[in-house]
Amino acid sequence: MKVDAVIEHCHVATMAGEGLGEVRDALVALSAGRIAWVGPRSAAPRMQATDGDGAPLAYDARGGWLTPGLVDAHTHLVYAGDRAHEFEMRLEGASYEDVARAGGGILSTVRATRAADEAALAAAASRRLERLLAEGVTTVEIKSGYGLDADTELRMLRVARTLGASHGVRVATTLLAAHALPPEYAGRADDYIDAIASDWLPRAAREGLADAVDAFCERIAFSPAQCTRVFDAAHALGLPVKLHADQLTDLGGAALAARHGALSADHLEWTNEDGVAAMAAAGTVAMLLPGAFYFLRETRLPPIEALRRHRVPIAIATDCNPGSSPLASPLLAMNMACTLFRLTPTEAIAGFTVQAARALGLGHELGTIEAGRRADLALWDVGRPAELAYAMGAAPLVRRWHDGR
Ligand code: DI6
Ligand code: FE
Repeated sequence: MKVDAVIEHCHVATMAGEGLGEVRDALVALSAGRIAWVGPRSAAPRMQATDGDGAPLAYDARGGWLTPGLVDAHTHLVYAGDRAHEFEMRLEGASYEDVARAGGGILSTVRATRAADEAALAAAASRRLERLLAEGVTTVEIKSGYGLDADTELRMLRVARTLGASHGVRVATTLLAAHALPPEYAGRADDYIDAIASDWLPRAAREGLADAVDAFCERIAFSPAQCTRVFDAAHALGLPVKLHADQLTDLGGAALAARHGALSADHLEWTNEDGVAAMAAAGTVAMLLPGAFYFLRETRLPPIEALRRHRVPIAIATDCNPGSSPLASPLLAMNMACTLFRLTPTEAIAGFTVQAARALGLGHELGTIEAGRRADLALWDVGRPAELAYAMGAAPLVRRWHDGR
């Protein structure tokens, strides 16, 4: 078999099928940016270098564990400024909603982001992205939503796209213009939704800047009817949708997302059983965000048991954002998913690989180690995969491959 490189002396968590899909004493062969072969070393065919008759480039993994590269499928990585002051306000008793109503919250990040040019936004986002890469991320979803005007929303998406090329990572972009109502549209939320649906969304689509469309369905943000209009406009342009659903209150967001065939419904603390059943029927992934749950000191847990019972795929992400989840650590998010939501370490690893890839509509390309998939891999210095979710601040990544490099 002709291949570019082989990784040997490793154990593999393929994440294909149920559980970890463990292969001990494995060999993984890479060719043209894809996985060419994976299995027990003892069963491997003879490997020859693609460019000759000799042996292919070999990488000695020294007994480490190989997993699919991590997929952080819900982030707000591109923004300017910080919100440490609001953290202090909340410690003095203000709630997240109090801060938002007082003109802080999302709108304070909007002011800083509008004032930042592409270079400044890219520099700020790079620092956060480097933290993700240091923990094995090979694909990251990045949302707009701190511009709330056409120019800044599109600028955020453009910056997100450039980060992919500059950092050797796959970037999936999401237009989240329906994140908050900007001051210039105060009292005119429906006009704002009109602008998004009739103008901004088509522009983003025309310029190839948005891989998906998201909205924040919440009393402090947009109503189910308004989110529906955004979804209809997205579908008219052939763009998939997802939703910030039932994070702070139950507005039936999960069921709304499912009705529109959403890739994922995200947060879900207040989702009821009907919403879970609707997601199961629609194939909508449950995207849990333990960093926001932790940072906002929420107490209402997402309906984990119902999600399991209805066999809804569960993904996890950092939700990296300045207001509710200033978290740039996928491994800590896994740990929080286990400690706070009682996921198993295997569910947490699946949540950051195979299920996260599905949440981006990329399950056929990413998220498992199988022949034919993209060679996006992470090698860890751990004795068993559960250590990834167990330890906090451990820095176990040895090396990552993105498209086989
Ligand atoms: N839900 C969240 O948790 C973030 N956005 C959203 O829709 C919060 C974003 C922020 O506070 O800046
Ligand atoms: Fe979010």
